[in-house]
Order: sequence, then C-alpha cells, then structure tokens
Amino acid sequence: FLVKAITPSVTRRHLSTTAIEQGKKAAAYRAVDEVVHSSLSVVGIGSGSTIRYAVDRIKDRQDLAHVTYIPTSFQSRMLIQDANLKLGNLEQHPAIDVTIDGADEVDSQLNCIKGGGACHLQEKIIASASKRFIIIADDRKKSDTLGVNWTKGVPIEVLPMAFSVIMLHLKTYFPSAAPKLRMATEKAGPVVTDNGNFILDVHFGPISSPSDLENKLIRIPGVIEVGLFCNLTDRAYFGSSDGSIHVAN
Ligand code: ABF
Repeated sequence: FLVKAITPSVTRRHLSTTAIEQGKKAAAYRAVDEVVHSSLSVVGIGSGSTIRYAVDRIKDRQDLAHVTYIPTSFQSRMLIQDANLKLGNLEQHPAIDVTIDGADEVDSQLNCIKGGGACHLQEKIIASASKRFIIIADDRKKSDTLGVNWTKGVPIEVLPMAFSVIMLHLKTYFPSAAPKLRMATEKAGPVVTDNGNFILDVHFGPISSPSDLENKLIRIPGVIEVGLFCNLTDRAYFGSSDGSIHVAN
C-alpha cells in the first residue's frame, strides 16, 4: 500500500518537471528553426533555462558557424562560450539581427515580465538593439494579463544606495505593492546583479497597462531598469509537454 501511495505523487512531480522541460525544448527548437537563418550575422542570446535548448539547437547548425552571438548576462556569455560559438559584444555589434530570450510571463499583447533571473537590464538593452525580439517559453508562461500566473512580482533593478528610499516610494504610491529586496538565500545578503545592483520584487497583482506601470516605475530616481518589456516582442513560441507549439505574433 505504501509504495502504491507514494508512487503516484512521485510520478506526478517527476512528470511535471519533465513536461515543463519538454515544453521549453519544443519552443526553443521551433524558434531557432524558423527564425535563425544563415543570412543572419549577429544574434542575441538571452538568459534563463529555456535559452539553453536554443543554443543546443544552434550549435549543431554548420550554416551558422559565421554568426556572432551577443550575451545578455554572465550566464549567457558562459553558455555561448561552452557551446564554442563566436562570442561578440555590444560595442562591436550595436545592431543585432535577432535576439532569442526567455520570459517569466507573457500577456496577450506579448508584453513580458522578465528578470526572474536578475538579468533584465542587459536583456532589455539587447532586445531594444535587435531588429527582431523572439520569446521562447513553456506554456506556463502564457497569460491573458501580466501578474496573474507569475506571482513573484515585477523585478526592478535599483542602485544599492537607493533601495530603501525606492522601497519607501513604492509603499507610498503603491500601498498594496509589498516590495521585497531579493535575497540570495535565507542567510546570505541581497542578490547582486551582473551590473552590481540590487533587485526589488514588487507585487502589483494583475497589470492591465504594463507600459503605464513601466513608465511610472522607471521615473523613480535610483531605478535602473524595470522587468516589464512592453512593445518589444515580435513573436513568442510557447511549448507544451506533448511537443505542440503555440506561436503568437
Ligand atoms: C530570462 O529568462 C529572464 O528574463 C526570465 O526571468 C527568465 C526565464 O527563465 P526560464 O527560461 O528558465 O523560464 O530571460
């Protein structure tokens, strides 16, 4: 009885992890196959876990051997180097043909919450320098409205010396927002981004106008970048565990 009782929950948990990874892989492979052509010269590589499948797909393509890849974080740079792909930087390549990146949540207008991995500052710079910006995600990330499925809040990168005054500003002007300084672990100190800044995770609930909220937040002195990507995404690929893909333009 005991084995029978335990097995289903283990199987369910294991299946859900595998199912999520299958969805990420399906989305990443389809995006690379459809968007990354040999005519491209410069490709931006996002951060997170889904992008790893995209790099796996790219590294086997001989017709892409000439392409230069621009990272969006330290982890993204390591991913490019470990795949023996040609690593470039934004100084040399300020105009990027296409960037592929993950997201924490994507709404029906393809606005995104990004920054769950504390990389959204460089991600947004690379995305805005790209002719095309492509999101890849498992289907958990797809939502009608931002702030509904992603419950960890909107990440905001802030200058460390200003984090307390920004918290106070947020509590004053967004009383229900509950800003939290992102900590590395229970005992360790705050997360420090690749750019030497802190992250505040701020809970706004369902976000009906992400661009209005982004414009309000970015104006707060000491805010470096907001994890709301509005009117930047050209296409999103959402992968399901059965390998099916939903493509949203
Ligand atoms: C990065 O990928 C972040 O902006 C975003 O938070 C994260 C999503 O991670 P994953 O692909 O692991 O779901 O782009």
